[in-house]
This record gives sequence, C-alpha cells and structure tokens, in this order.
Amino acid sequence: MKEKNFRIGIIMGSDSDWPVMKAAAEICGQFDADIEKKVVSAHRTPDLMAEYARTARERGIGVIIAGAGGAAHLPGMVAAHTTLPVIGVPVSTRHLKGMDSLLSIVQMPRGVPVATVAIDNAMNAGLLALQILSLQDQKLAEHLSAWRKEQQEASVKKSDLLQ
Ligand code: RP5
Repeated sequence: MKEKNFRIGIIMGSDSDWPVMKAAAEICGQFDADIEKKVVSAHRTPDLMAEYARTARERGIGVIIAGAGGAAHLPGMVAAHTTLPVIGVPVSTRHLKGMDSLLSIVQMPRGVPVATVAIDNAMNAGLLALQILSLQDQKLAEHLSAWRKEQQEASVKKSDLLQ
C-alpha cells in the first residue's frame, strides 16, 4: 500500500454531523491524506475527547478538524488539550440555524486559538488543513496550486452560460 505523507484528524460531536463533515473527508481524500475519522463529544464523552486531543500528535496527526453544532464546545476543548492547529466547523442546527454553533466556536479566549470556517463549510476546513500541511510538503503545495487553477478555469467557463 502507498505510504501517506500526512495525517488529518476529522472529529465531530455526533454522527448526525457526518452529512456536513464528510465534505472535509472528501476533499482531504482527493489530496491523498491519511484521515482519521471519529465521533468524539465534548459533552457526552469528555474523557475520550481529552485523550484523543492529548495523543493526536503522537499518532502522527498534523491538523485536527472538529465539527459540532449547538453548544459547540468540541473544537475549543480539543484545542485546550493540544498545540496542534484546530479548525472548527460550525454545524447548522434546527432552532438557531448554526449561529449558536458559530459563536460557540469562534469566540475563543486569548491563548487558545481555533481557526473557524463558515457554517457547514467543512470543505474549506479540509482545504485549510491541507494548506497548513503543505508548508512542510512541496508536492502537496503543488497539488493545491493545480487544484486552485482548475477551480479558476471552471469559474471562468461559467461566463459562457451567461451569453
Ligand atoms: C452536538 O450536538 C453535535 O455536534 C451535534 O451537532 C448536536 C446534536 O447531536 P445529536 O443529538 O444529533 O447527537 O454535540
């Protein structure tokens, strides 16, 4: 089996977050990342969450993507237990449409950062994780540039539809 050069942790508070979070796994998979996916809840399994975060670096993970909805403490609590970069994905909710998740994730106190993407934008979390890892991986950096170029070309082609 081909050896994967970089490993990304994708965690979420509940399996109900997966329909949103799978976009992160899909884009990381496109770039051939080794992905570790898990349901880890800050509220329902706090000990497991702490253990996960404390041991992530020794398991070879370079960046953690954490998605949660509502009182979305997972990204912040994971960030409290590791110095790996943590990217939070606010998952939309039925009652407050994800504003609750967004504010819970983005308003971290000084000293414990979490990079926060837009509500339900797990794809951007995956891309940001890849970009961080590309600092140490030239091939990945080139792959990301090629992907951006394709996106640019596809966007330009859309003008044809306007004629
Ligand atoms: C959060 O509560 C999860 O991240 C999820 O977004 C939300 C609802 O969880 P379930 O009740 O669907 O398991 O912890």
